[in-house]
Amino acid sequence: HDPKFPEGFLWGASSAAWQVEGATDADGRTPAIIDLNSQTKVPFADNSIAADHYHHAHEDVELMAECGFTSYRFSLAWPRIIPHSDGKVNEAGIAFYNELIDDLVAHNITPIVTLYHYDMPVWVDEELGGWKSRKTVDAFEHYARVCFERFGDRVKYWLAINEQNMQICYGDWLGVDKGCDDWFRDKWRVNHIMNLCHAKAVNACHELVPGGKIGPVPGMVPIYPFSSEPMDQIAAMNAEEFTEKIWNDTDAYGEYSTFLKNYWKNNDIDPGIEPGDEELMKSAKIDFIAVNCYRSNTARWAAANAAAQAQLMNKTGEKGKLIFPTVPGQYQLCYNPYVPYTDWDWEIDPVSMRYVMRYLWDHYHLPMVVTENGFGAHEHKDENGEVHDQYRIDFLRDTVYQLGLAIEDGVEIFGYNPWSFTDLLSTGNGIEKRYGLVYIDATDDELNEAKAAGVLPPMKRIKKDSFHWYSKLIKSNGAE
Ligand code: BGP
Repeated sequence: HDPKFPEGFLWGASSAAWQVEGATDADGRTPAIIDLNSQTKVPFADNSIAADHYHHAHEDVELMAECGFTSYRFSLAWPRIIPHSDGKVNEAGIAFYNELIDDLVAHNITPIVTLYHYDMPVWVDEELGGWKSRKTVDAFEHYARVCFERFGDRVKYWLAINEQNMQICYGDWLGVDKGCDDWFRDKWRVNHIMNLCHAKAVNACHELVPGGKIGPVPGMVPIYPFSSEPMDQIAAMNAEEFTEKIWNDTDAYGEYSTFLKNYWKNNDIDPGIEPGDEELMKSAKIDFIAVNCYRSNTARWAAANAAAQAQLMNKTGEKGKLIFPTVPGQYQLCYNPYVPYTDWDWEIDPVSMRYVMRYLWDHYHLPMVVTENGFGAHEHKDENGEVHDQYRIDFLRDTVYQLGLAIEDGVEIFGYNPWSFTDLLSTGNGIEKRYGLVYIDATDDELNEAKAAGVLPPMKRIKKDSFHWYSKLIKSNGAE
């Protein structure tokens, strides 16, 4: 049978400013830490052109409307809106987003807007001390208030910080650990600063946006125990706690769990909590949870004397290059013999969506919206200039089916926004790792050459097979 989706369910797709916009020095935008981070991922292209959405925004919205979208989740670039430490608003940056939002609204596409998706301005890092500094909380609050004041008349769904849990767990991957020399301890201070930023944003949204709703965006990966061996079960609980539950609990309850406080005590960690912080966190009540879910993980027990291993990402897209992490005395992640893997060693597991939805609903009883899910692949045009991505259709269809089952199970879910609409820059593999329903006709080499020559390529948009499939799915409200 086909599970039913509620009337008015939001069907769309997702992106992030630094991965889709390009135009990193246009109209007053200043550099972001993630620009510099993306430049280290050679030979892949950096984010200076990305999908050049900055110059193709109208065309992209037209394509979304053609597909039948009723929502679009994207992020605002902090360094476009507040480019300098004087805090002055850059009207050219505001104008770009005003046009985009107006365009979406004119096409009946509900904007779902992330305030922060990894693009901290360099000035915040250099002049305020970045994520290590409490001064950043005021700067972030100022930025958030400007966004709510300028866009809150049309944007009602807001997301505060994208995947805070993943930023803290994998600090080196996104450059969040910049300037920290003892990440094991420092990450909890960074995490605390982010929580204060989150809390300020939640309260400011409720104060400034009439009817506004705001939530966190955890990166959710269910953790399955490798076997029914009892210690594998404990390992799965440990992995779940340290990669996501700690953050889910803080977001939902506005306080640190006894589990986390105990961990800090046992490890002699000072997260830098000052008087008033806990009251602030407690006062910030989220309205929903935005869920990013692509995959599952599997955990087995790791003895206290096991060798520690940090997770090493697959940086090439050649299968088998991922090194799973081992945390002695807690868990190690490992391959799951029951699921296939992508070329980047990500589990292809549509059931993970149902699991995550059930899990979050059971724990927190908050409405949810999917803000990321997708299939990263190497892709090329065929001789007719078409892109056939049946594997993506299969994955999205199976995932939507599982999402429908979660709704039948009784979970409140109001939208599905897979990553991504067009191809865009991946966190580690330029445009080589593609997720889009729409193909961007440029390779990393071409983007690198274009950057060196200072000439923008045409960046033609080509609808993939998945675009046509998704359009039918939306028209049938999920029954396709
Ligand atoms: C999520 C991030 C996105 C995105 C996606 C795919 O965790 O929120 O920014 O990039 O993962 O990851 P990747 O680009 O590494 O394949």
